[in-house]
Amino acid sequence: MSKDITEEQLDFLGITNKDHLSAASRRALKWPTDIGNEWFFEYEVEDLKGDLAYEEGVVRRDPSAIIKHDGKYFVWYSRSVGPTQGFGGDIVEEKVFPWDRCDIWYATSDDGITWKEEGLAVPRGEKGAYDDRSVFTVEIMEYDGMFYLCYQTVKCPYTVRVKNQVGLAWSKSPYGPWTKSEVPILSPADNGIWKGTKQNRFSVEKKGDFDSHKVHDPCIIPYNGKFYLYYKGEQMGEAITFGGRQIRHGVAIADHPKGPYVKSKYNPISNSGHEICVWKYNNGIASLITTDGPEKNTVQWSPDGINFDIKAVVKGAPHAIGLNRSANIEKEPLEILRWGLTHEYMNDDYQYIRRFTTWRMKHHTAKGESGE
Ligand code: AAL
Repeated sequence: MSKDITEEQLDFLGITNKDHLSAASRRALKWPTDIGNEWFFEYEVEDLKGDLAYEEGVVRRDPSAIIKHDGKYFVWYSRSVGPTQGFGGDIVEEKVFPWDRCDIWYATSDDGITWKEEGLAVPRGEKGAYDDRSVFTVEIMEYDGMFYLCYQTVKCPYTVRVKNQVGLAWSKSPYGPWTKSEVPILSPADNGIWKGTKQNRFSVEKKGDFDSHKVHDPCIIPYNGKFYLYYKGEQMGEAITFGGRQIRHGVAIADHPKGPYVKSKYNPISNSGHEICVWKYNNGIASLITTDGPEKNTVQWSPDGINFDIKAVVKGAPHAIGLNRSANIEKEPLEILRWGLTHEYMNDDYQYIRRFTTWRMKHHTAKGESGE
């Protein structure tokens, strides 16, 4: 290996003796020579003003991406009211999660800080429909003059073994009215086998694919003339691995925004992560991976929307990000992350939407020291 090593590389990396390279130095020498900071970020989170400021008794969480229309920012989100009882009581009557018994609401803003809640966008379905219990964790896609909301759905009763699906609604205007798909556009893999009939999601004969239990956090990106629906899978018999939940992402691809969406044969396309946070960059797709798995807190990029590699490891990241899709996303890899929305837990019952800002670390300076 030493014949390819330049004096500049050795000096930049501070390697003492090129004939005695540790495993770490050998890895470092494989890094690109133009290592920059453009895939890295630090962040802070602040309160919103107006109707999206924290409100006692109301859950607002999992904000969609932000789009700009007629000079206004728009966001959609899960909204429910009242405390969560959990799975211990009457699951038919009570609320098992803060995202149970949600509808999709939306808000607008002139500056991204003060928001006006506009009201209901997509309600739960009629009794007996696949989405009669909750519609939540929504994403927006604007394409060819139409607006598409994709979101999670649950049918009553909300047991621990219930299978989530993904629904879609479309409209000519971000103000609605929205037309809902009559059937889900994505469902969990059907190849896991529960053990026994007791409501225990860890007890299985066979786990099945990474998405055999739930398909979550859907987000559709128009890409290469097709529509890539990224989602988080939850597996029946979920395990704890690498100190966290065993969560992976998948993608399903369609020729038209309304589907049919066909799951990629390459799924899963991540080995870590939680809420989906993906954007187009440099003819590929970038993905922020948070919360679970050995590659949590990494920014990844794929040239083809499927094969992702790690570009950066970050200290932490806002959760359930609503990206600013109105940003000039090709300016640099993380331009879309300069500000956006996230949610935070006030407590187990109530979550609220906040705003994050990110920046690129340029200097590490002592008090009074100039970084210039
Ligand atoms: C979120 C998302 C999905 C889950 C729940 C609500 O973080 O992953 O939306 O169902 O938690």
